[in-house]
Amino acid sequence: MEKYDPQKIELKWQEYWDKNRTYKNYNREKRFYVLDMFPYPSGEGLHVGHPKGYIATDVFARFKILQGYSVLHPMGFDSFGLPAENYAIKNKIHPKIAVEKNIATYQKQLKAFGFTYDWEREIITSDPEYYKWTQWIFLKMFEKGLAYESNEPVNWCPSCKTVLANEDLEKGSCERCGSRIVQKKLRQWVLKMTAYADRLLYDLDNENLNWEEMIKEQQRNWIGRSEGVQFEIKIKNSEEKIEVYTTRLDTVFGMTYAVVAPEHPILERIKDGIKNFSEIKRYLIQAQNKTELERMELQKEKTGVKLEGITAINPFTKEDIPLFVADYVLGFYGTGAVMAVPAHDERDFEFARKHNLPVKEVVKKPETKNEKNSGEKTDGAFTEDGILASSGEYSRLTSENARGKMAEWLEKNNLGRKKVNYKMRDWVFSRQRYWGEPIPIVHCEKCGTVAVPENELPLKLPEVKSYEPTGTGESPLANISEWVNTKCPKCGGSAKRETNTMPQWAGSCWYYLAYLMRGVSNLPAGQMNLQFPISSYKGEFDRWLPVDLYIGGIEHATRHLLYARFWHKFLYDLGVVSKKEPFKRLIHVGLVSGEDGRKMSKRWGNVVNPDDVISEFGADAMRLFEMFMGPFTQEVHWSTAGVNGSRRFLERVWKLQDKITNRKTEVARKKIEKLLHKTIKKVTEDIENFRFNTAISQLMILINEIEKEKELQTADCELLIIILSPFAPHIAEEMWFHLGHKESVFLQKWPRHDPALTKDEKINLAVQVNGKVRDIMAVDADISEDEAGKSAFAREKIKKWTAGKEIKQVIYIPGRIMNIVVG
Ligand code: ANZ
Ligand code: ZN
Repeated sequence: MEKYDPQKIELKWQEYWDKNRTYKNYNREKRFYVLDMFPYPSGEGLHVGHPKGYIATDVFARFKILQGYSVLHPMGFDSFGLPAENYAIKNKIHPKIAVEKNIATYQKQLKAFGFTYDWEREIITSDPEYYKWTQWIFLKMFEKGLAYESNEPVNWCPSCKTVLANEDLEKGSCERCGSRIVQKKLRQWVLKMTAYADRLLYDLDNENLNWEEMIKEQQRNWIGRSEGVQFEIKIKNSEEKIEVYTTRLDTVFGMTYAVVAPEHPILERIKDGIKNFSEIKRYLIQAQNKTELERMELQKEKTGVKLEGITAINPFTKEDIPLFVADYVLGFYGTGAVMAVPAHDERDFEFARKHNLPVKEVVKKPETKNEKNSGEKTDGAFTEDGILASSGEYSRLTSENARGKMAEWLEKNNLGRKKVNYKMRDWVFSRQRYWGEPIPIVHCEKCGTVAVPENELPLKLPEVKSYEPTGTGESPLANISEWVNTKCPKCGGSAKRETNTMPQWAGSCWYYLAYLMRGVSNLPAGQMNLQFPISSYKGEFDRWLPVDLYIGGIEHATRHLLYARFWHKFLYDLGVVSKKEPFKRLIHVGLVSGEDGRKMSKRWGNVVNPDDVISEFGADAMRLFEMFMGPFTQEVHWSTAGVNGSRRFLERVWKLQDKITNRKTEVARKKIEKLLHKTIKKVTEDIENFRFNTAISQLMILINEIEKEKELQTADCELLIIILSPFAPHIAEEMWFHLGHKESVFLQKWPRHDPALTKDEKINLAVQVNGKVRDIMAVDADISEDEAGKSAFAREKIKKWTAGKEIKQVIYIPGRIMNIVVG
């Protein structure tokens, strides 16, 4: 046998699979949809960390193909948005050109791995044929009142010169460039994601989603469901009142002041009654620039100003309380106003200490209820539930009971009601940037905002020379007058186009559907063919959805997954898709960091390019190594020595071909056959559970044992090749054909293990000394005489009778008795 040379075989088989459409068996009865979070084509190309998830989905796809499924495993590019545009600006290449170039690089890199991707279904989100549908979905949302214009202050990144959604911020800074975010009042398009909040939450637990709990939890936290009560607090000597939202109505007797957010409309309404209004005004201006996240930070000093001349009334105690404006209360959460209970809320406690406000304790820890109530509490807030005190008729009730009774009282008196609130906000959906989907809306003085008619989609992004962000709060599109000026689709009068574009995350909200749409074809391969009405794709959607397995980075645990689920549910409501959730099983990829343990980055000079690794060690070695590095979801460090190890392992597999025989040499066969079936069992279970590393370890054990034998049965070799093939498809295919087969190993059946062969059979072996049974040992059924003897002599009960004596004879009846004769 000649030497193993991946250079010689890998490209050959990639071409063969392509030509023979080996993986495109879309008409089998059982189907399986494997999806990777598609990359945005950055200028740097792939580094060795990126393919880890792609290799895993490829292993899984091949495993499922071998199990007889029709497997859909598509790939595409998320090419609109900030990263692509920022790259283009930095390198002074038009984003369109940059994207084309980068996609070509990515494709070349990806193809070298020999993945099962169906490139005929490739999609590119910046392709007009694609974004036509992104625009279409937006128009449908507009039609249903779910896309609306808003003038609320929004997050503005001064360096990226665009508005960002809350989801785009990291600790109050721009997630892309790290700049401090400022608040800016700008007209924006917003998607009413909150209308789906309850379903986004409920379906996490009720649609059989096989997701990592950690990711579900992140979704829950982002949605942030809160059950409380909303009730009114009257302003003394006036018709005015404020509504407050609380989750701790049981603490209402401890309310010593109330607070409104700086944005609260009541400030404007009662300003004549506020004696220190100019001071308040100054405070409002100061508060304007803080982001919501900054305001929410617990550690931040709690600022605020008392509204002099204004008094509020606690509806339960009828006591007078002062009213404050403070920015630790958020304008857009709940009602934008709170009842403040310093004794039982940290933020209120801190604020009260600073402003010398009374702290009135009304909930006690159950054990301390007999202690004398001093009425003052100074060592911090007690925030747990407990037993009520100093709360009138509610005293001595548990917090929970009190909440129920108090809410009833509010309802009865028509002062308040139970209310569910969500932290999640509507999705600020417009960006003041060039490289995105144009929002298909026209502004007409007479008709207002008017939808671009469906049959005019796609509304193409105009070709421009200058695409740098303007910084004025308007997109560069605003400068292209021939594009901006248009006719109103309704009245025919002159009108202006919307110049904002959609955010980077729009295209990825529905791309898993586009791959299915690409399967409905009457166009030559390689051309987008999404030109039919949406209903013509229903059959494909019904057949393939939900996505069975979805793999990608943990950074998408909130944003992308929330947005995509939201759009999917909207499309479900439209009747476009029939399943409530898009992704059935979700697993995140653990990061691959550099050999030095730091994040792979140009800055550290620790980036490894997969092209180099593949040309030195081969794609199979690289694939095998990335799956062997460690548990899939954990972070691992790259190791070139490790790839070399995988390469050597494949060389050893290759050499086994010299041992192949058709002769039956029973004893050797039996031993290997058993281990082989154990391996089949373990590899099957491990792939299913994403334990690729231990599957590979087991394959290594098997190879070690086969190496010790003189011969390898053809039938055993075939099984070995099949179970190795998902990890190292090229070498597997080559060895398969060496055995004389004429069609791909990926058209074979994944083997089932023989349970009889994998059972570790144990038997009870009686050990006699001079004919008397002295011990019973549980041993493997096929234990050899040597091993049985060794174990017998090592046992305490036997040592007792044999120690210091001459061993005259050992008689062994396999599987039954060992008799030791001593003198
Ligand atoms: C009185 C109270 C007493 C509260 C107490 C807590 C403990 P979640 O779970 O986050 O919904 N709150 C309500 N609206 C707010 C706003 N716009 N900005 C800032 N804080 C706001 O928490 C709800 C609690 O957060 C509410 O319950 C309110 O404070 C505060 F011992 O009311 B609580
Ligand atoms: Zn930025």
